[in-house]
Amino acid sequence: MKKIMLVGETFSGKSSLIQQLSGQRYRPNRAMAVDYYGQFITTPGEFLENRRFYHALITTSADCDILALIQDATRASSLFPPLFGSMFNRQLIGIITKSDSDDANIRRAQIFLNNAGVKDIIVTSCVTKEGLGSLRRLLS
Ligand SMILES: Nc1nc2c(ncn2[C@@H]2O[C@H](COP(=O)(O)OP(=O)(O)OP(=O)(O)O)[C@@H](O)[C@H]2O)c(=O)[nH]1
Ligand SMILES: [Mg+2]
Repeated sequence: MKKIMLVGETFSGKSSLIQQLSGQRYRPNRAMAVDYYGQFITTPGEFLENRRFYHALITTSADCDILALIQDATRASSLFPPLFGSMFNRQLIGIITKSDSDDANIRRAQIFLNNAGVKDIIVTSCVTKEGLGSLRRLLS
């Protein structure tokens, strides 16, 4: 079982993904600190929103096998700076969330993640369950 760390802005769907992938017992919560749950590590959106917390993300990433940058497909903006992913010496993937939403723009989200230095991207939805199988395979 590989450990995955989720980095994404507040409300991007990190907790919902963990709940889906871990078999529902996990209660989605507003992450206030780094949160460890089995093979999942989730980080507060604030760590991405304030650059002075980047060092905390880098230090925490030492505990994971895969680092996932989470981009909400409904958001018209992204907090990931160019080549953000290159700061981390870990396998890097991008996860696009909320693909089911009427407001989702997958192409836009892909561009945000590509700019952040991500090549492998999985499009997901906790509603239609799209992409969850691929994520499970990656983590097993
Ligand atoms: N339509 C849709 N909504 C989703 C999906 N995933 C999450 N949401 C909604 O998005 C909101 C935020 O989801 P969370 O999983 O709590 O997000 P988070 O990234 O953990 O948020 P913080 O812990 O506050 O940083 C909730 O209202 C979810 O119901 C999805 O796949 N589709
Ligand atoms: Mg959360």
